[in-house]
Amino acid sequence: MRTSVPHHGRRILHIDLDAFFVAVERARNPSLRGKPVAVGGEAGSRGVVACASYEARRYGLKAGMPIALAMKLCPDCIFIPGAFERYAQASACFHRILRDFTPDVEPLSLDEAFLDLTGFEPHYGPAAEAATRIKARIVRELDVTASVGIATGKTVAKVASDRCKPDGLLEVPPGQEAAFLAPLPLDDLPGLGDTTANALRGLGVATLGQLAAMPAPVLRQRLGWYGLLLSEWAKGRDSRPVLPPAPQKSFSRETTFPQDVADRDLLRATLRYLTERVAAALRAEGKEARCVALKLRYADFTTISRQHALRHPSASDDALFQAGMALLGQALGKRWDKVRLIGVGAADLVPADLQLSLFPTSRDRELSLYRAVDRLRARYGFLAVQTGLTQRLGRLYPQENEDYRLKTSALSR
Ligand code: DCP
Ligand code: CA
Repeated sequence: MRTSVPHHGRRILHIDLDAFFVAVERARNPSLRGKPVAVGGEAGSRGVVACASYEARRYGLKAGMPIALAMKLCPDCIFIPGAFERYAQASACFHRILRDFTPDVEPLSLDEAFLDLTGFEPHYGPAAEAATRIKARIVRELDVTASVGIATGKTVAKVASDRCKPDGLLEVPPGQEAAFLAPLPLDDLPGLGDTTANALRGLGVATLGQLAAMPAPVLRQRLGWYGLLLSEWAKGRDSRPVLPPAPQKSFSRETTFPQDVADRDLLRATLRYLTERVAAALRAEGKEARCVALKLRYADFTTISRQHALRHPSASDDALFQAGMALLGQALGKRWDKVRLIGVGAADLVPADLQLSLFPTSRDRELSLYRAVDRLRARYGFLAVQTGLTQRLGRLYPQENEDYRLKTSALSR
């Protein structure tokens, strides 16, 4: 049983993609490989560097540096403005791959996560083997390299992954944590900020080994309880669990129209599109909804919300859309006025029943269809599959990355 494994027997993995934004750009444009590249504002612009390739880092470029300075330090550097949606998409794929290996994933950022692989040996072999497989899958699907640290706790795992970048794998064997950390400078310890580091240096402490050796009362007196915590981490003791995010309780999508809308067909088409996005999000999470909600904001900002309980839990575009349409009909029946915002939500979620029966029912056929649709969309973008209804939105909204670019950016998630 995993719960009975003591902390010092855990296998915690920290994974971090290398030069993430640049790596995504290189996957699209291999001619950028091996060259100094920076994402973040066109050459000559006033922005800052978001991500510098390892080649560019050799010239001193790093995240947060003004582009103008970066250009001075490395005139040959190729500057790319970047597109956040591309990174968000790659990030979603990265986290999906991780969750394929274990549900015990704690996402830290777009390109970073902790995994608890304790007890997974019978399944994937030793943790380092699992890590190699995860890294290989990320290369296969995203053409991006990752660095992985493995240890008994989060702190050492993270320090290890930082120290083996890029494309590294570093496992610190149980019992070696303190020795591994001891020679490292204070700045290498996650959670130890500049102010604390300066305070410690004032006390003659420069390495993690020296921090670990500080008497507890002194640390407590100078830095408070946080000093004691840092000292524990510096000794390689860290029993914090990997915490997967709490499951989402509802999914919703809404948009404000560029102009207030009186055209019922346009309302229907937008509702259809939003519903498809909600249903796809439900399916991606393996959930079904028992309740559909419609939100309308009229031109005068009066906002109403109406709910409809479904007879059977569903993640089907059609079932959710029918419920949404019924709610829209009722709402407009009560008050027919120009609409400023429309939104749809799915709540009261239950795990989806994904079992296909031996003799396919109409529900099974629908399930298989949606699986195919979702796969196509994962590959070619959301608009690769459209209904006649959503196609007419093309006249209203510009398209970007095979998706409608609606005014509310949350929609394009
Ligand atoms: N990022 C940003 N602005 C910053 C820091 C980061 O926009 N000041 C973005 C760009 C990075 C991404 O976040 O590609 C991930 O940040 P990391 O700190 O993990 O850095 P990288 O992935 O770029 O490089 P490394 O290989 O060191 O992890
Ligand atoms: Ca990274």
